[in-house]
Amino acid sequence: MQMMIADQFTESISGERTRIINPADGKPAGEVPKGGKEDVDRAVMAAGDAFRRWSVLPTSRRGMIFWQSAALIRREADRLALILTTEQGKPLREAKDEVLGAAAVFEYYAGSASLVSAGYTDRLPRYGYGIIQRRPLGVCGAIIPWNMPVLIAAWKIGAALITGNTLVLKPSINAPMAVLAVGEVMIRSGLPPGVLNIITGNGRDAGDPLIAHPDVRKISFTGGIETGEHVARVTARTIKRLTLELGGNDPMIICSDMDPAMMADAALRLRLYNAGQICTSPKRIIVEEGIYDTFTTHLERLLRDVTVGDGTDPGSMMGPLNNAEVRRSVEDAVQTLRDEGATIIRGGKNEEFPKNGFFYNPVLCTGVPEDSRIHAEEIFGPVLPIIRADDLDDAIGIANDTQYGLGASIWTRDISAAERASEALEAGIIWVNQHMKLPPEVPFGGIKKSGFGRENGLAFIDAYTEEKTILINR
Ligand code: TXE
Repeated sequence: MQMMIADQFTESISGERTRIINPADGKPAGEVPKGGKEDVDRAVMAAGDAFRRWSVLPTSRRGMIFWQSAALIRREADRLALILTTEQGKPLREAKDEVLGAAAVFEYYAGSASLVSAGYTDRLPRYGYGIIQRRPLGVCGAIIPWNMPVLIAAWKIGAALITGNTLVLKPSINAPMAVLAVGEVMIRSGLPPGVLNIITGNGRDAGDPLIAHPDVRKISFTGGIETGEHVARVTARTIKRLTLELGGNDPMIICSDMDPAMMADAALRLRLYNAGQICTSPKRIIVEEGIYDTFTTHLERLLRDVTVGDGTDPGSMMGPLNNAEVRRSVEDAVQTLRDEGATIIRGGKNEEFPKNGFFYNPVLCTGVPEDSRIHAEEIFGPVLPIIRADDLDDAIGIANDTQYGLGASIWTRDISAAERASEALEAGIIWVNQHMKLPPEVPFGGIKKSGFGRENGLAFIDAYTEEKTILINR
C-alpha cells in the first residue's frame, strides 16, 4: 500500500516501509510506507496547493464526489471489509458494517453540501450593510486510532472536505490499510490530487510533525487521553483549532422494570462488538438491585457460548484484540478488579488460539465494588463489569463518578425515569433503550476528559468553517 499525496500515490521519502500485523496470527498482513517529517511537509504543501482550487468549487461539485465515493464503497464493501479484518481483527460482518457506515457518512455529507456555504447579509442603517461569509479554514490535519479506522476517517474526511478544506490524515500504524484503500476509492471517484493526503507512520515520526506544522489550521484528533493532552499542548503553540475525542467510560444503566434475559443479551452483544474496543462501548454495566441476580445469571450462561476466533471465520462472534499492548492493558485491568475483590468469570468456548494471535476470551466481573478503579480508567476490551445499584439515583451517581463523559445509556420502560436520567447523566450523548448508535445526522463528542468539539450533525459547519465579515459603506 502506498501513501496518498499530491501525485496521488507515492512512497515515503526515506523509502522505508512498516509491516502491518494480522492480529489473528501475528503474520504480516501487508506493509505501508514509513512516513516522517519530510513526508508531512510535502503533504501539507500539496494540500495547500489543492486548497486554492478545491475551496472555490461549488459545494454541489464536492458533494458529487462524495456520492460517487459512497456508491463505490458500497460496491466494493466486501473487498474493503477483508482488508480491515486482516489488519484490525474484527469479524468480517462487523468490518462490513463499518465500511457501509462510512458510505452512509459520505452520503450524509454529500446531502449536506447545500448547507455549507450559506452565509447571510445584514442591513445596518448606520454602517451600510454587512456580508457575512462562511469560509473554509485551509489545510486541516486529522489523527485517528486503530479501533474503527474507516468510520472515524470518514467522519473527518467528510466534514473537512465538503466544507472546502483540504486534509492531511494520519491513521494509526496498527490499522492504516483500509483507510488507504478508501482514499484510493475517492481518487477513482474524481477527488483531485492533493485534496486528501494520507500519511502512514507512527505517532512520533508522522503525528508530531503534523500537529506542530505552522500551515495546518486545525487538528481533529481521536485517541487516548495522554496523547490528547500532548496534542493540545503542541497545537496551542501555533494557535490551531482543535477537536479532541479521547475515549469514554460509558455507563449502561439497566432499570429493574426491564426483562433481565433480554438485557443480558443486549449487554453482551454491545460490549463484545469490536471486542469491546470502541470509545462508546458500554464499559460499566450498572444494574438495579431488583434484577441484578437474574441478569448476571443469564449473562454468565450467554457468555459461555461466545465463539472467539479469526475474524475471517464466519463462526467467530468476536475476533482477537488489535495488538499486544491493548491485550496487556485489559489483562492488567482484570487483575485490578480481582485484587479489589470482584468475582471474575471467564467466558468463551475456545481455549486454544493460534500462538501469535492477540486473542482474549471475554470476562464477566460481578460484585464490582463501588469505588473500583474501573470508574477512573476505561477498559478497552471485552470485559463486562456489573455494578449493583440500589435505585436510579444511586445508579446515576455511580455513572457520573468518572473523568470521562462521552456516552451513557438508560434502559427502562418508565418515561419519567428515562427523562430524569437523561437530564442528570454527564455525557455528550445519552441513549434511551439503545447504546452506541451514532448516525451521522447527530453531533458526536464528549464532555469532561472525553474531550471537546463535536463531529457530524450540523456541528461540522462551525468546526470546519469560520465567518468573515465584509462591511460596506454605501
Ligand atoms: O492511542 P494513541 P493508542 C485509548 C484506549 C487505548 C489507548 C491507547 O484506552 O488502549 O488509548 O491506544 C497518534 N503526536 N483509545 O495507542 O496513542 C497515533 O499514531 C501525534 C481510546 O492507539 O492515543 C494514532 O494515530 N499523534 C480511543 C493516534 O494518535 C500521535 C481510541 C491514537 O494513538 C502521537 C483508541 C504524537 N506524539 C485508543 N502519539 C477512543 N477515543 O476511543 C500517538 N499519536
